[in-house]
Amino acid sequence: MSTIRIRPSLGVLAALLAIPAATAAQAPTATTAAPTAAEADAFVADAEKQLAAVSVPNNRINWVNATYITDDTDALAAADNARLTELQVKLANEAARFATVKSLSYDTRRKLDLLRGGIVLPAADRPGAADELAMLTTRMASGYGKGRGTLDGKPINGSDIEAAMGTSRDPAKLQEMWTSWHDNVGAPMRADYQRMSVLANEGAKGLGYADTGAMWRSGYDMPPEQFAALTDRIWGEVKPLYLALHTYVRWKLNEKYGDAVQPRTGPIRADLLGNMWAQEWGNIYDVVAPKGAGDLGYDVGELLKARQYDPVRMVKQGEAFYSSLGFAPLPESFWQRSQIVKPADREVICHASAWDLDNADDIRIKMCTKVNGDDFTTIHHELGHNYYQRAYKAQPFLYKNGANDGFHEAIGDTIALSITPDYLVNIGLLNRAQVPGPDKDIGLLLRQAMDKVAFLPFGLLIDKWRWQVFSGQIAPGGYQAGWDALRLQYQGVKPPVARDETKFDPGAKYHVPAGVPYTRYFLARVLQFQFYEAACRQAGWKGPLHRCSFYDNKEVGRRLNAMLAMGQSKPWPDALQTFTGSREMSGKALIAYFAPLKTWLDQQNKGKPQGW
Ligand code: X8Z
Ligand code: ZN
Repeated sequence: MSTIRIRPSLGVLAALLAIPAATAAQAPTATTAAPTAAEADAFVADAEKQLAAVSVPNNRINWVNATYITDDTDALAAADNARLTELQVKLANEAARFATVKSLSYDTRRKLDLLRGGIVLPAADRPGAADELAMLTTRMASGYGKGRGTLDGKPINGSDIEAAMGTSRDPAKLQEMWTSWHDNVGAPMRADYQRMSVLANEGAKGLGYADTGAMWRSGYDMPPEQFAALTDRIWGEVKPLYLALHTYVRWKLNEKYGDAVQPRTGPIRADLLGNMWAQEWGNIYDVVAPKGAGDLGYDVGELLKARQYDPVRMVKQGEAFYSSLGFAPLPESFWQRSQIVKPADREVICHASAWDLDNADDIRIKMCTKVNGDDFTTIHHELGHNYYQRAYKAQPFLYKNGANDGFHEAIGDTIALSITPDYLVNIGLLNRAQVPGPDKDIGLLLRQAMDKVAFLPFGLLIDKWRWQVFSGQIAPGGYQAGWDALRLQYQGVKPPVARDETKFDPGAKYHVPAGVPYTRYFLARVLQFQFYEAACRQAGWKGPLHRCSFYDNKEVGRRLNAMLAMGQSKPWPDALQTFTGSREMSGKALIAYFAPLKTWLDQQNKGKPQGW
């Protein structure tokens, strides 16, 4: 089973401790005597055995489907995912039978809870439900993979259009790419998404949850309402920094494009930010760079090109970082079986992912790598998943997962924060003389903030939208309006052209058709700064935080591995404490990292309109 749930039905492992009150009432009435703790132990052991056995062929089927999309591989994947979902639902229902058993061991209790809460898109326990759900999710995910936009009227695939959104500065071309992608990829999924939500909700209710969103929010070792409040609290911590960045960037875009393209007030036009979804803005750093202090003198993508890096060498360079921390090299099979570049002759899902095919050593990445800075970062991100998977391979099946899903997303990003100018010198990408001096600190921080800070409201709102869809607060007739409202409220961005309810812009973002929950990336955005701050402290770093690279530090590697090896065996605060000493997820480390930039932005923004 690939523990990062690439396919919705692979969701055995999500996580949860709190069983909703409704559960006990809905548990099947025992026809025999109440089960014993020993029976619960035996049930869990058998469930783990069954799931481990079916997960391996299921992973292989999904791998082949994602790397070779045809009607046949779609049909095979849908059928196998349906069988897996049926097994998961059956085990989840049986697990509920043991919920009231007294004196369960810690592990049996935890594993029963994981069995119950860990299905991402559950199907109802009735014939045909799992098949219909799997058919819909496969059709949406593959439809996304095969999607095309246009540029200059000609078709352009997903990975090419993503790269072109990063480099083009022509508002007409940006608008064409943005609109064609959203119209061609998103809109056709609308009906399937609606039906999928009905089916998944039916499944979630059958398992005792209010709806699918409540089930997702239950995977964090705390009651679902408390988790929603935690994400809002973290957003509150980082929001002033986001607002300051938004104010500054809007001003710069107005300077570059003029009032007709980007007015001085109101939301930012979403296609001007260097990314199809306006989720990370680093690609337009050149547009916002402050004079003098903003010229960093290098761009990672250009350095890679200048040194003739190819995608495989980029991955090797990523591996070398982990090796420097003391992690064993990737297995030979990784190099033989990964998809590192886009195959020329077939449809694939280009959106990057990391896989663990056999719950042990057959780890791989699937990317359509281009030689640019974004993909260099993404390589470190994906490898973080693979090293996590390998670190917890000795755990029992139900614990082979991140402490929570945000941890899984944060590890590789933590490593990538160490790609500092000094590190680039270390690996021969940058000459010592090119290292930007302290006068460039603001530029370096702004470059990072364009990716890291800009992402925060986006990371939150994707699931705000889905939570509201699952709860019925956003009705099918308001899918698009609800999406636009959240984009405006949280990000302060607006589409370049008017949208209506024939559109379905959420479907143009991979994780929505693929059924991958997104709050994990919001959590990861703050967690990675907590991990990075802790690693730099362990390394004895004394300078400005953003200049710290813990490359080659075996002690940091040893301590990181200790957290990773725990998998999901303990509540996430225990794992967090193991590495950072703290039990709280919070935005404080991120705020500390960017503190000098915040001061600078506040000076720049004096007298400028803020908000939208
Ligand atoms: O989907 C991803 C990874 C795969 S787990 C490439 N990310 C999010 C996205 O692309 O939207 C990483 C950052 C956010
Ligand atoms: Zn990831």
